[in-house]
Parts: sequence; structure tokens; C-alpha cells
Amino acid sequence: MTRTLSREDVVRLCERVEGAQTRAYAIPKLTNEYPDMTFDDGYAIQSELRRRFLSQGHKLVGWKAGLTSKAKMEQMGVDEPSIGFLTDKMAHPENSVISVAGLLHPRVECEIAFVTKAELSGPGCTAADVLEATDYVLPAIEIIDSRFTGFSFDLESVIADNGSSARFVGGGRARFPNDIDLRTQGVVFEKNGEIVQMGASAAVLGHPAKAVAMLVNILHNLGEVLPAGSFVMSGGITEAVAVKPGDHVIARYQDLGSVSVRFSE
Ligand code: OOG
Ligand code: MG
Repeated sequence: MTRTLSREDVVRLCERVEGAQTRAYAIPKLTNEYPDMTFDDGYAIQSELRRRFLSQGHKLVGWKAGLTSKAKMEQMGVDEPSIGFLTDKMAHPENSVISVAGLLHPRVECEIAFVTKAELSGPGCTAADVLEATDYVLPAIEIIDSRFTGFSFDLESVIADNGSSARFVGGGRARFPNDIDLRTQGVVFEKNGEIVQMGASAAVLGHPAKAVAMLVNILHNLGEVLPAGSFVMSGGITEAVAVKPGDHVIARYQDLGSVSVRFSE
């Protein structure tokens, strides 16, 4: 554990991120002011943000792994995955219309989500442990929205910004993990009827269950476990795609059906 920020700094930076998230304005990445900030500092700010949202009545529904595919790491210029928390306020039903009014520069990602039926805890959580604890998997679209100017950040800053989490949509056809090959799950991602990205689930750390195991091991470092009934997104398979009002996106999966969402002003 390497922390450089005082408790006062953590609270101050958390308030800065919370303001940018809830009122949708851009802020400079935090490392401009605190160049020595570490990942642990980032998670301290993220944990404070989670504590605040939960105290305001938001419900924790799960977690997300991010930056787990090479496409995403290259797009964002980082070389390590991270995690963030998900609340009921971020969840939207399949086929819903999402207003971009509360967002700065939204992008969409196609992901595989896991719903768990047993508690998972680290350290040493493996992909096999994850598959055993998985109730079902389903396709998801994540809408990310960095609060940092120009969608430009480093890992320390994006961790503090809760991994750019903004909205998410689960849907499609839920399946038992053993009934499909979760490693070679193909996906075609369309925007306004045109294919904009395609990929296979192995892009996510070789197997998306590995991303969930990694997430559980990071949770251990935060002093947390993953309770049964959690919704966990394993990370974008392809690059994220920018969206604007009027856009319609659909992610079509080989064995998991499809999930779609529309955007409005
Ligand atoms: C960080 C969040 C990345 C994913 O699925 O890789 C993420 C970002 O790119 O803003 O959610
Ligand atoms: Mg994501």
C-alpha cells in the first residue's frame, strides 16, 4: 500500500470528482496537481466517492473491470486494468433512451457481464473460482464518460473517477457460463446500422472470467469481497465508440443475443 495523499486531500479531490460527475463538467486530471499520486491514492478517492453515494441512498449493485483489453489500453494509453463500482442509479433497461444531458463526452463499450451466486474473495481468486461462483452471464453495453478534459487521463486519475463509470445496460440472452464458450464469444458492434467495431471475448485478458478474478483480487486490497448477487462487467472487448444524441447502438453476440440503447439530447 503506497499512499501519498492526506485524508484532507482525499476528501477534497473526492468532492472535486463528485461535482464533475453529478453536474457534468470537465476537470483537469488530478495528477496535474498531485504528480506523485499513486493507484492506492486513486482507490482511496474512489472508496470515498462510493461511501458518499451510498450515504445519499444509492445502492451498490456490482463492480466493473476496465482497461482489460489491449484495444482499450492502447486507446487510453495505459497498461494496466482497474476497477470501479456500479450503483442502481447507473443502471438503465435494455433498449432505453439515455439522455446525454448529464454526460460530457460519452462513449459506449460492449462487454460480457457476470451475475454471481456465491461470494468471491481474494487474494488468489482465479478464473475457475469465478466460473464456479457465476449464476449466469449476459451481454452489456457500458456508457463511459471521463470527467477529465478531453477524455485524457492516467490510471491514477481514472481510478479516482471511478473508472469513467456513467451508465450501463444489461440485456440480451442470459446463459449459464458452462453452456457456451466464454473465451471465443464473438461480438459485432453497430452504430446507426453500421458496423463500428468487432471482436471476440478472449480480447479481455484471454478470458473475461480472468478480468473478474483480477477485480476480486483488487477488491481484497480495498478490504472488500464480492457478495453473491453482484453484477460485474468484465471490460470493453473493443475500443470504445463516441456517441451523440440521435445515435442508436447495438451489440450482437454470438450466443448471448443482442443489447441496444439509444441516445437523446
Ligand atoms: C476507463 C474505463 C474503461 C473498460 O471497459 O475498459 C472501461 C476509460 O476508458 O475511460 O470501462
Ligand atoms: Mg467498461
